Amino acid sequence: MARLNRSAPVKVEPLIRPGDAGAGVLHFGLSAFHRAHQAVFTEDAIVRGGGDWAIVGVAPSSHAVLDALRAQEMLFSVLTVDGPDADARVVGVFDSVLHAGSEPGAVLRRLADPAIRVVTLTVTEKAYAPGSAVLDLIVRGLRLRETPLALVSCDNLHGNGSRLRGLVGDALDDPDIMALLSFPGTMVDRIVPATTPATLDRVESLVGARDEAAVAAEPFSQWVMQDDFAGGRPAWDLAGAVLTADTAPYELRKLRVLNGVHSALAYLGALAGAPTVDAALALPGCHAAMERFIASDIAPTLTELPVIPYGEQVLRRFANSALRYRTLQVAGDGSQKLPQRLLGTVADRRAAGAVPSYAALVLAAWIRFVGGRADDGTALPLDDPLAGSLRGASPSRALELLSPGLADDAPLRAEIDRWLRDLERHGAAGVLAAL
Ligand code: CS2
Repeated sequence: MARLNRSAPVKVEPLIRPGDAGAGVLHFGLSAFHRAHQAVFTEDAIVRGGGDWAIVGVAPSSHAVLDALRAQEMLFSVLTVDGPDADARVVGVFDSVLHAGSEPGAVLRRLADPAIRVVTLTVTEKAYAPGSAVLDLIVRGLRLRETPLALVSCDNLHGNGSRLRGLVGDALDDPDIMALLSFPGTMVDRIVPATTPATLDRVESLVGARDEAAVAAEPFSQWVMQDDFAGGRPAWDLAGAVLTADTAPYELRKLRVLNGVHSALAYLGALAGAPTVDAALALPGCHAAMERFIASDIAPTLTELPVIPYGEQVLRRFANSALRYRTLQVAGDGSQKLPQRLLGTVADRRAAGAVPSYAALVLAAWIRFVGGRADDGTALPLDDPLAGSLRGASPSRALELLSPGLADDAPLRAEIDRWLRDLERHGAAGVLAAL
């Protein structure tokens, strides 16, 4: 089978081709999520609204996706999967790709380039810390900047825009350059599991060419953003993005409901031996437990947007059996993710005098997960920047690593300890079945 590229005969033609539009967006992080989310929105925006907004993609460390895109002359496919149905699209929105580690000069030139008016980032939670390599590189490039630019965090962090503004502002320490920059907040949402060999085979049969950069995703896709783009933006609104003055209510609801329940399913599922999120949700008692987690613990903390129908929709999305999102993938980086998606719920409920029992169960499941053994004794991998300290840590120490002071909240602690004993005795599947 021929490799996908601009001259390969394909069954699915791209809507635009690399080179049709000039580069206008510089993106950091070539993850599957970026390719199925912002890349698709941006291509649709160019198709509907025009403009030189093609994407220059920067790979922070890995070469794999970058090499595949170069071999394919920047083309890749997005496979939308919904139960037994699948539909492929070839995307041509990438102008070029760069490798941060080996081509830093070219990345710096792009950061200074006036044609680039938007920088987007999907670099995961752990990169939002002083001293992170990717933020350091961005700050070095911004020192050369002379024209307006928006920097857009597309990571699952509460207040991602202001968080990025704070980190960049402190590192730059240059009010004149800061005056050129804006940091719109965004909420991004599409479930995009890691690509598997099965994804590549399915794409091959639908597209008619071999694509090593293909990604599979659910049909649902949402992007809510603050309309604060210092240098203009693609017509993302014409592509379905929601522009709003305040993204915080959307962001909080998505983080606490979607990502919070995703992590709950990841830890409980991994302990119970469920390989995927849909398998975890299908464990006896699990669906009802997640509904109660949303209704009793999360919904009272979110007052601005409807929560229950949103939660039902999220559970339907998680049940999509074609996604096969691995519980171990979602379980990774828990020390970085849980403060964003779970601890806000806990703090708000504690401030209201309540003990969020389901959230405590998720914390107990996480503590047991970092202990390294599933309920049947199988070893569980720990992919986390704090893995060294978390492995072998006592429950108190693990909670302290998650958030200082968390272990000292006696009523919460009692609830977590109760769940830890239950998990020890009955396993996650037993606990869920008995709820
Ligand atoms: C997931 C997210 O891996 C994870 O931590 O919870 O990647 C999730 O799939 C996306 O945020 C959905 O928009």
